[in-house]
Amino acid sequence: MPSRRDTLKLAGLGAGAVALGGAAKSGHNYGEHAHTQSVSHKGAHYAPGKAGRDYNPVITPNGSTLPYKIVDGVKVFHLTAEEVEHEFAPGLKAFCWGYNGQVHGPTIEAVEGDKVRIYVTNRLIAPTTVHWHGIILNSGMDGVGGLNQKAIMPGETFVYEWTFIQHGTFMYHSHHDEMTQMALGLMGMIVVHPRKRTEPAPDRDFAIMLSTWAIRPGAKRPDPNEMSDFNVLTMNAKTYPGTAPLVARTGQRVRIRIGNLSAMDHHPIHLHGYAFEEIATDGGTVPKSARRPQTTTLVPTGTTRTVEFVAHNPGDWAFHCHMTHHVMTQMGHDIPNMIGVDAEKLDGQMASLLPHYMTMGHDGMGEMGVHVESGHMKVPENSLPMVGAQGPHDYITMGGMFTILKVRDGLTNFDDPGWYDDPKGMARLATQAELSRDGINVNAMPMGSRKKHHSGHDGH
Ligand SMILES: [Cu+2]
Repeated sequence: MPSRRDTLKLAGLGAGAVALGGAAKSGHNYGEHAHTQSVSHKGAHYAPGKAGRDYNPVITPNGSTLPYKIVDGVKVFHLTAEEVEHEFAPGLKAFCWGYNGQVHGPTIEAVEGDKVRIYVTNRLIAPTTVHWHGIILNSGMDGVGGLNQKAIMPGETFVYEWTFIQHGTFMYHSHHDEMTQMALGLMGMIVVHPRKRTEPAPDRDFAIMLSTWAIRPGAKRPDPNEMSDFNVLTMNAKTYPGTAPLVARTGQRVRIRIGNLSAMDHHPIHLHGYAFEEIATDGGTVPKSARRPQTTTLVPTGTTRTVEFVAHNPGDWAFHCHMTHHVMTQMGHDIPNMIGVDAEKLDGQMASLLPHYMTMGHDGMGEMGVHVESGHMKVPENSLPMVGAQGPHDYITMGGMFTILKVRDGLTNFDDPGWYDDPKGMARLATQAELSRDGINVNAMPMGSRKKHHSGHDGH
């Protein structure tokens, strides 16, 4: 965080009214920006921040960073809100609303002290606005339709201007007919790097937006009227196996900035293999004395949480929402409970009437993706089975808000390195010698279920 002197410089030098009384009295050495009541928009106070010199660029998996140009010391960006046909994962596409041809919009990246001008062109069929979530700026730039500005009508271009007087992880989204426009995807991340570092810069810096969608199997458009049964759960608008892995080299400092703009859901995001610290929220940096080690961080809707750790533990590590219904997709919803039902007889009888009939779920839902991929089971066109993808050892029975942190020794490029082959070995079938050595009574376990499960999948 900047010192109070820096904050004064950021907020006050140049021209413009600045009230710092609150900061002077607060006694904190962090978060002063929250007390600056007014922001100067006249003249950039610093040279525009430059990638490489002032920051390591943030990575938006499955997304991109919004390009800018510099005009008279001001960073100029252009967002165009428009309809986009978006692929959530192979097999599921829908007509969504995004920015600059992508869903979600590109990440806006800047440095504390940067003066920015952001043009917003509306190519939708409806009026819109953009709100800059968490950014401390003048009220007139806040983007709430009707409250702070007129709506941007279809065909119009508005301009927003401010100077970043803070650093951290923020978001932008439509603030006009939010229920419809956010449900269709009009959102993105904002990352502002500090002008002066007081903590080590991350080597790998990822930004991930969480969101939820209601897309009925076979439908071509998300349903904005849904209130509770969201069936496509995404990280950067992708659902596993559409999500790109997060790749790091062993020993690197990894930062993950997680934003959540889901309509109705909070997401406890969990990382395997590590404990991390929550170092910041969209309200600012968490003081070191208040950070605690965690493996799951709850990201309520309307907030960002930034976590950091050193990647000392090579491997393939799941990174996912811990709500079990958030790690599956469309077809996992509204399915009758068939656990323990012997459906073989029923399937035999139904086969004469419906050749592709298959009762699902008598030993759980994990089998569904396998059946679909092997061609045993048909799903409606343009829909996803409830679960994941083929992994290196078996089927990965997770979908939705799920991706994989891949940490490897000695990486020089950060393309997907493939699957991890653990040199320390992996969990495997126990031998008879081991069972008797340790006195394990296998008769206490349900026998034959694995054999039966496998015979059902022979021949694919
Ligand atoms: Cu969740």
